[in-house]
Amino acid sequence: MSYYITTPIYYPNSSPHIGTAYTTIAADAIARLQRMRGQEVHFLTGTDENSQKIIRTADGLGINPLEYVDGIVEKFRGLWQLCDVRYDDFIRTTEERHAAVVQRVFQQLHDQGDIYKAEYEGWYCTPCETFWPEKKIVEGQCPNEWCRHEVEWMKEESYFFRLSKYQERLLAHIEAHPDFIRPVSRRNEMTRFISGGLEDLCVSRTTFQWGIKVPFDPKHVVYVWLDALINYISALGYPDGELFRKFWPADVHLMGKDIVRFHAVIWPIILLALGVPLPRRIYGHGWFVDREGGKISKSRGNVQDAFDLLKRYGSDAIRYFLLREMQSGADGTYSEDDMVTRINVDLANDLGNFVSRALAMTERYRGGIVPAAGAPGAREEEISALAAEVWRGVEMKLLACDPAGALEELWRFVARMNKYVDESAPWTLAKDPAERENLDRVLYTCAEAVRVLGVFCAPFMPGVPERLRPLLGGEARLELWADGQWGLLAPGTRVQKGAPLFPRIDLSQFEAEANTAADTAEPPAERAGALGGQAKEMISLEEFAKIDLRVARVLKAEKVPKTDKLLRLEVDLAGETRVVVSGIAGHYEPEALIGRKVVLVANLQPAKLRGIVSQGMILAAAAGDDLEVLMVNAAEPGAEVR
Ligand code: ME8
Repeated sequence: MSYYITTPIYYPNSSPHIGTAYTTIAADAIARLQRMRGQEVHFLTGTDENSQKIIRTADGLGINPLEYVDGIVEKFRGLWQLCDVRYDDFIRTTEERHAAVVQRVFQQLHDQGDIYKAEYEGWYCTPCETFWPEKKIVEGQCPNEWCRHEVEWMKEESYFFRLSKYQERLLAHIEAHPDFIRPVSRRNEMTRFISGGLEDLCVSRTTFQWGIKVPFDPKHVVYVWLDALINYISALGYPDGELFRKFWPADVHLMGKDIVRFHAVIWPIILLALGVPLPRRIYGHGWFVDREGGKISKSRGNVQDAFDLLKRYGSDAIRYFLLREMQSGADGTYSEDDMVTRINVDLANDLGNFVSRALAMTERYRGGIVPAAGAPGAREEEISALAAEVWRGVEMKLLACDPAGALEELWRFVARMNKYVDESAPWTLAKDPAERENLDRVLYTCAEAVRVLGVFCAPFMPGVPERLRPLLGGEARLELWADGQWGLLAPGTRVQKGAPLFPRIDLSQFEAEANTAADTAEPPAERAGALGGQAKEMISLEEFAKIDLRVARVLKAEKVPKTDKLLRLEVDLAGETRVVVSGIAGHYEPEALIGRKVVLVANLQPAKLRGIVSQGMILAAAAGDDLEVLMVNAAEPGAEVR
């Protein structure tokens, strides 16, 4: 089966940013999923170069427009490569293959009477490349609330496209195809807009020469939107190219909500007039906005350099954040702080931590060799069924252009696996030779879940299966969607824990706070041990009440390199993750603490120990030469200890 997905072709008047990256990465995730499902995919992106704003920018810089766009186009291609975007074709509207099709279409529409010559008089917004009727203009400004640039008065001879003639046919198509415009809110908006009455559209300009010439009247250049929309078929070699025959109609045109109107009105009417089938779906996602709710856009000056972000966090983490943060139909908020939190909580803790726990246990208890699963118990039956269910959910949501919903679904499985490790307590099973088979079953289930997660993550974070492959012995099946089926990991596979999949990112402000504390501070739990039976001075109830003691669940525990006594713990405090350095390495195996609930002094000033910022202290009691960490059973993380 063939599958054709497109992104908008972007204006190369400035470098790509997080917003443009979102659409492209979302389309890439869908394309990857479809390839994994064995579909023959054509994924198209590109640049929209014949716009008036390109000439203005280039003129401002005193360079030739093509020279200018060549440089920016390279940036787009470079960014997509860094983001692991695997498109099949990149179209530039300055290419001859595109111009030829635009001229052909213009000629045909003119020949059949759908394009006619008249005089245009009205307003034009260059940043939006949109004609506006007088009644829409407020105080000389573009009515788009995200633009509000000054509009310009235009009076020139123009060609017009008879949109009005196709209004009823378009409405009938929308009515008959509920999936044509998605999500539903945009569909309703478009139905209202079209029912309000379509005016014929001005489709040529004469006041500048940059663009594709009208073939029979070369003092006119084709209006940039008519030109741009045609890219979706020119790239396929319309009308008789092999790709066109194979891939048209498009399965999805993905875009932001700002340009749904052009795609839901002008584009289908061009196609109706040409007698070409309409695309199956036009999907308009929300915008990334800043914390004040302003659209992330170059003109607002609130964009962060996408290349810098990629360098700092890597493609998988950026892809994950963008795809996870834009809820279906709504806007997503972008801030670097939010991104770091997501990376730390979802990727470093939930996913990364499960992977390292799973593989470390096999290393520790079975010398790195995955044992045979044995007969599944009730929990394992439930887990394999959940994997299949999650897998169907991921597929359904992603194909419906809802990557955030798909990732939410996927994380149900991640959460279940973390809970499974806690419930089955392999460190306890390991102590009892009679539990050997039970331990084998748990270890297999965990290692297999790592493999399955590698498959599930692939469309969203293509680097994850790549990085898991060597940890799973190099031979594990991680490529096709069918590889997500439960039970394909061969017993006997040699696994290794390796480096963390997603290292935790420490927010710089912690560093700043921590610099006030000495780097040589004594490890807290050691102090507890050294106190012996010595009494301390009395304190009042009020003084005691200042100490915020809380239950915290250990998510991760590892030895601090080059020390004998220190463990670095990551603990969950009702959704917040803290790093705590504790002097208990001589008394506890790190693994034995994972999942246990300990008592944390939560309002202790951060202190830096061996370069690690410790955000609290866990309580331990001296038991002779030993130390016993205080643990609770029923209380949940975040609960007060009084
Ligand atoms: O409109 N959040 O190009 P463009 C999410 N050339 N997506 C965003 C975004 C944000 N803050 N900012 C931009 C054009 N986008 C035309 C398209 S297609 C035939 C012609 C994404 O460079 C989103 O997909 O202004 C939006 O629709 C697109 O970039 C606009 O890109």
